[in-house]
Amino acid sequence: MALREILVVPHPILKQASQPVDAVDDELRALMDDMLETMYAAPGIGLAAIQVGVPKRVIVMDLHRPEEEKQPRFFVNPEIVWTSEETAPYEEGCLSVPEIYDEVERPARVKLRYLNYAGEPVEEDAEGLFAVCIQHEMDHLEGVLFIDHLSRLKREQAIKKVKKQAKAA
Ligand code: K1U
Ligand code: ZN
Repeated sequence: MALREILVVPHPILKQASQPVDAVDDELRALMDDMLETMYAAPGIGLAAIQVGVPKRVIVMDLHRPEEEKQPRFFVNPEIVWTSEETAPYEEGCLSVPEIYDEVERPARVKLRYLNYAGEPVEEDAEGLFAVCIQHEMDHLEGVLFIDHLSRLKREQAIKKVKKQAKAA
C-alpha cells in the first residue's frame, strides 16, 4: 500500500468526469487500498479516485466513530437510483478544498447500487452522514465539488484561501 497525493483546487483534473470501471481486479483493489490509506492519513471520511488523479468511478469511505473499529467501505461504479424529496443541511468539508467548511443542502436519504471490493453487486439505503458523504463523493465523479453548491462569491473566496495556503506552505 502507498500514500498518494491528494489534488487540491484549482487543479483542473478535479473538474473531469470519471469513467466506469470494467473489472474489479487486483489492480483496482490495489488502487482502493492506496486510497483508503491516503484517506485515513489525511484524515478524512471519504475519498474519490479523481482526488488522487485517477479518473475512475471509485470511492472509499469509513464513517466509524473514534471508539469503534475501522469500517472501510468501497464503492465501484456507484449509482444513485432514488433520492428522497426531503432534504437536509450538513456542514461539509473536502480534502481537495482544505480548511474550508460550509453548509450544503442535499436529499436526506438515497438508495444506491454499486460493486463492492469483491466485485459483487450491492443495493443499499443511505441516510444521515452516509447519505451526505456518498452524494459528496459521487459529485466528485462528475467533476463537481461541494463549493460548486455555494454562491459564486463563496466559491471564489474558498479557492483564493486555498491558493494562499498553498503559497504559504
Ligand atoms: O474530500 C473528500 O471528499 C472527503 C471529505 C468527505 C466529506 C466530509 C464531510 C461531508 C461530506 C463529505 C472529508 O473527509 S473532509 C474531512 C472530514 O470530514 C473529517 C476529518 C477527520 C475526522 C472527521 C471528519
Ligand atoms: Zn470532497
